[in-house]
Amino acid sequence: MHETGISEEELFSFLSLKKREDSNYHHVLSSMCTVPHPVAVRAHQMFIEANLGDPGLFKGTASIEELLVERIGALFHHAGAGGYATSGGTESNLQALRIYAKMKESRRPNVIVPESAHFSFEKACDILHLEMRTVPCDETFRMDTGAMQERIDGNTCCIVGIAGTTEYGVVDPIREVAGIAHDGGVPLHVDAAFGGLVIPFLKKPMPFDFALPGVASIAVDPHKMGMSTIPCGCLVVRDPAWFNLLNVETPYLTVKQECTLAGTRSGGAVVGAFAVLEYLGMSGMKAVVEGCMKNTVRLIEGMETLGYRRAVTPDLNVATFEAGAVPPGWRVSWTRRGHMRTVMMPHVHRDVIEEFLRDVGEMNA
Ligand code: 0PR
Repeated sequence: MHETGISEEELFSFLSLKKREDSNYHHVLSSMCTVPHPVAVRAHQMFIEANLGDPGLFKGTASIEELLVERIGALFHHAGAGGYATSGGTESNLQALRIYAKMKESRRPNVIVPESAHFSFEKACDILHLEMRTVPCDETFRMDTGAMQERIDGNTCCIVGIAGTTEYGVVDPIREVAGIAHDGGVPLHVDAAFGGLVIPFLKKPMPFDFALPGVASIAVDPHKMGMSTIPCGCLVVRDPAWFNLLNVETPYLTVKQECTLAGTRSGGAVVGAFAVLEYLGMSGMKAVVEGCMKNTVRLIEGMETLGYRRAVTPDLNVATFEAGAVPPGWRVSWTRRGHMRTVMMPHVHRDVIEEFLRDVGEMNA
């Protein structure tokens, strides 16, 4: 540290310099985060100091967290769902597995996870000492349910399905998986970190939520398609009492027990997430999702016209291609199988796609 502080002007000119090293999202096609909605920014600023880790001090913020969980529960066809706002998909997935590992009380518990799962499950299984049984996917990158069923045994504490895979934007056959889970008495956790705020707003939503009796819990991230500020994820579970399994005593707080992983938690981002859903409503979210889906179709069509085949027809706004190079200045990512991966987030407007297609075309000229 400096002995005496620097001037505000000097500080902020340094920060501006650093800010210029960041991507401004305009040419970012690789991210599942996006520019937050203006109402999220305003709401976050309003609640910037609120710490949900001590909810008795921030009763208003805590009640907004409850409202957020209520809205998401209702959206997922279970108004009585329990839940809380996490720091994102990683924490939601970890906490869900923590619940099921405790429920199972097996000495060698295992979790069944499709190979398409996000790497957060690897972290969760490592932390919780769970055996991770990986299930292959079919040629459309969706979980092979037959192979999944074969892996279930008496020590299986949870099955994981993905509603919107990170790499290919496809949804696992959740109805079928939920049926198998239900029949086998094994809870199904659905990772809808990305898809949870896309699928309900599609013209024809595929089944993935609590309407299916086998679905026990769902991870959904407002800080992805919910356009909230970062960090805001949400874990919702069928029975709120399951969180009691995670409770620890918190003697010196305003509440006496806590089931969350984090102690101190951002109230601002949670209020931001709620603000976007309230402000846009179903029709506003449908419009956002419709735009993202149209852009996905347009990018696939444009790339195929240029000679790049799609890797798969996605269910959601992720487009992947058999392509080896990307024009300079653009950020895309690459899947484990070597496909070019792009995500049509709300900041990827139609003109951005046309600009990208033009640059890809020129790169080939
Ligand atoms: N589950 C799924 C299906 C996800 O796609 C992700 C993250 C997670 C869980 C974990 O969520 P958190 O990162 O919120 O804990 N998916 C993106 C990914 O890994 C996250 C991301 C976002 C990566 C923006 C890069 C980026 O620029 O690709």
